[in-house]
Amino acid sequence: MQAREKEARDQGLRSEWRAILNDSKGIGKDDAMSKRALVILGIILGIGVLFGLAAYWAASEIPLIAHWVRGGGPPPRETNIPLQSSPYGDLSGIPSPQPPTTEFLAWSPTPIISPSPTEVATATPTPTPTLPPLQPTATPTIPPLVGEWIAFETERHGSLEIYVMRPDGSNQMDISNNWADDGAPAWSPDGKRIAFVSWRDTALGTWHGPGSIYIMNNNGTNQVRLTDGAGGDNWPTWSPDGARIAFQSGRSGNLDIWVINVDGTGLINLTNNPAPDAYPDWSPDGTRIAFASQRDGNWEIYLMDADGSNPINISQNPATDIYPMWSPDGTRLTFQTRRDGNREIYVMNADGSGQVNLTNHPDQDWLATWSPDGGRLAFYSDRSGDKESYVMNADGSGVVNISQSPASSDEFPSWSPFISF
Ligand SMILES: [Ca+2]
Ligand SMILES: [Ca+2]
Ligand SMILES: [Ca+2]
Ligand SMILES: [Ca+2]
Repeated sequence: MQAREKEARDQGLRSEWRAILNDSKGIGKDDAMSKRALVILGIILGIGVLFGLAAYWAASEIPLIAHWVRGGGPPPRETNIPLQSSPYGDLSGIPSPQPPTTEFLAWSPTPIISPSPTEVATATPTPTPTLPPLQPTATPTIPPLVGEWIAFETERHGSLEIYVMRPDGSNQMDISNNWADDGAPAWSPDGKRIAFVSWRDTALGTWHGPGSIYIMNNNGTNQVRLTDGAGGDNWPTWSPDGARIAFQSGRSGNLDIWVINVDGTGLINLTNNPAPDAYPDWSPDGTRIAFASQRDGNWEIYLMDADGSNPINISQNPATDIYPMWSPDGTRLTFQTRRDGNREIYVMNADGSGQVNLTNHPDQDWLATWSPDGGRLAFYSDRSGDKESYVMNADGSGVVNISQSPASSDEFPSWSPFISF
């Protein structure tokens, strides 16, 4: 019975399936059957489209899905491309560039900024600068001096400098031209060189420290140190043959007169006296040296032989007498004395006789040097209110202010011999 029912049901289905097939082949004649078949076909096609879309999605996302499955987290982004993919090859072994350190910035504080292409394109061409004419450094600005000159010291540029000028005060020129104090100029016998004292080897460069003796050409070139300045060297004077220079120095423990060859050899203490000895001036004939000393209790003018022997007091006055200067013919000396209550220039014969006041002025008058012909004297005085260098006749008449620099002290005028080349 059950088998009969099942067969009957199967026969029903088979007949219905044949009807569907016949309908799909156009065999069926039943419209209801055709509509049902179309619906079934539509369902089958829709399912197929859905499967197709699912297959496409799965194919495109397989790497991402695999990454997630391996526990790698979110898939890598474009900016995290490994260095191996660099167009320059494998850069994995090259350290990454580091930002500039503070030290580097300190070493190069000004950043170098490259001009933008726009700036380069719009830059105005710079005209070629016109170079000043070359100044050959070997050529001195001042030519060698000839004729008669007066060297003096002045601080008009701050430090003391050696200046030169004509005896009428014209052509004033700085020839020492050095940051430190320079003073006490002394002409060589031929006038081609000048010895002087300089403090350029001291820390402060001022005359309060120990100075050294220097020699330079009379236009300021070739400045050469002669002494080491031990104890303070000052007040140089040349021997008439130009081979030696006498000067004062405290290197023995007190002021003495020393002599040295111009090549720096043969340093000798000429006075060797415990009292102060200073301000030497070599006689024109070379046989004697005048100087001042306190060995008799006050400053006096002395003469000694050029080897230091036979010192003799020729001023013989209880007041201060210093700064002896020989006349060119060696018969007289000027000196400064305070015997009349203020500083005055006196002249006397070489034996100390005939002491005469040349200045006779209530203001201060310092040392006096002689013109080559012995007819005039250069000296300095503060009678105009500041220290100026003056010229007067050898008898004290005809005083003329020649330095004419009210803002500075212009002192120690040293009259040259007549200079010829
Ligand atoms: Ca100077
Ligand atoms: Ca002494
Ligand atoms: Ca005296
Ligand atoms: Ca005076």
